[in-house]
Amino acid sequence: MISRIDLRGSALSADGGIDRDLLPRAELDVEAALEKVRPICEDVRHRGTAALVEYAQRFDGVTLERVRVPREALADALEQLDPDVRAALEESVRRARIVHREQRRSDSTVNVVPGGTVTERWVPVERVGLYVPGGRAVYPSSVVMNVVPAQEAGVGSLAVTSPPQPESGGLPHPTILAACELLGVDEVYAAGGAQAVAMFAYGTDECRPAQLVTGPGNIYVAAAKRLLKGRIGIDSEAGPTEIAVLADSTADPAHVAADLVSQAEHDTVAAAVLVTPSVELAEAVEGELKEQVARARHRERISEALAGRQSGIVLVDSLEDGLAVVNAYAAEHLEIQTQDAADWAARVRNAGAVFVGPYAPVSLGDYCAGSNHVLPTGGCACHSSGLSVQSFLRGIHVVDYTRDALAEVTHHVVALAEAEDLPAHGTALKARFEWKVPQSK
Ligand code: HSO
Ligand code: ZN
Repeated sequence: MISRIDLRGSALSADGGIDRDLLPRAELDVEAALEKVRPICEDVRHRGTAALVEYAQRFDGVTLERVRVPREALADALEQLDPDVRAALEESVRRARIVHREQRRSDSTVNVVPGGTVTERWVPVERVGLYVPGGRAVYPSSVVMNVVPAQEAGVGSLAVTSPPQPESGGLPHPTILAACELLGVDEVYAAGGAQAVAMFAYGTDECRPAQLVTGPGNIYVAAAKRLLKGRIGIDSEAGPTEIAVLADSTADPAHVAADLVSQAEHDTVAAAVLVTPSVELAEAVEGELKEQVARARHRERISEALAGRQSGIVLVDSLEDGLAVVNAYAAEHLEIQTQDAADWAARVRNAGAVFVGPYAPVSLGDYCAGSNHVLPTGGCACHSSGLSVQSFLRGIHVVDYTRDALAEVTHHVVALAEAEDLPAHGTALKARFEWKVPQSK
């Protein structure tokens, strides 16, 4: 079962500096997977569809002729979708649109000096490839979380790829296809793993290359993203799901346990971490976990995730120390189940998303809060954000200066250029004022 990590009495430094090695976390060895995916990506680069068809056979056990999913298959999938699931997806889309529409930044022009302006123009990436996992993890909700911000950003061309499933006759999972149809995405491919990322990076006779590839995947997808980054932009190398809960004795142990179990359900390497100063709560949550896991449909997977070294109950001396711990941990999802939860939440510096109080469980955010569920994992929340409209936009500075405005600053540019031993930089400005205009005859 879940282990305890006792940090009570240990000197957490005043600035909250904590040795991250003390905290539970799995190592994900993306580097090791790089060598495996390199030849696959090269093969797709050179042989295109033929290579994808071969890998579909080898890795997914399906025989394909083409990789692009026919339009009729998308329409059929939506028609056959369970009406309750369809209604839920529609609500998820509606809420996500409300939030993501607000994220769209408008262009801004700043008058730096009289006659000198800099405009920041936000321009959507032209073409985006979205990776949606298949296999054990079939997440139509992830289609929503990737497609909605891309659409709200104004991305013109959007393609989705997901691994082909033998049970679906070589197509991606039908709920994935239905979600694509619901969102108006008609370009869908039956390709998974590193080869799918390579398809977007290099293009094939069926699929134009994309500039940006987003979406979570397994370690091979993460490795391909790392390998091809630069040629394509990527969102992040999403790792296994994580939940951290900062809780005090006012928290309901049944709710805390249920939320830990909810994310442990994703994967045997998913992380579930409770941070609390209350030994009573820790004990009660341990008891609840035992009962709840025994009742859970995926109890084996959940038990393994909870027992793993990436999960644990961290005991601290105070909520203040607990806050330092969760800030050092930088969880993908952080729940605050304490008295005055909003006040503690306001002091969180590092987390992919924060869930405040007893009625904001992570599962709400996974599906229907309106927030995005593609979030930084593995501690990356200390430097990165989750997927948003911003992920699909580029800011372009447009510089516009008049002759007078340029003249006024020339001596500064010349001085800096000289200091960097780049005199031609200065000359480029002086040429406009000092050089004689050749007389035309
Ligand atoms: N918790 C996952 C997202 C997800 N949950 C999809 C259910 N479906 C990572 O944020
Ligand atoms: Zn989840």
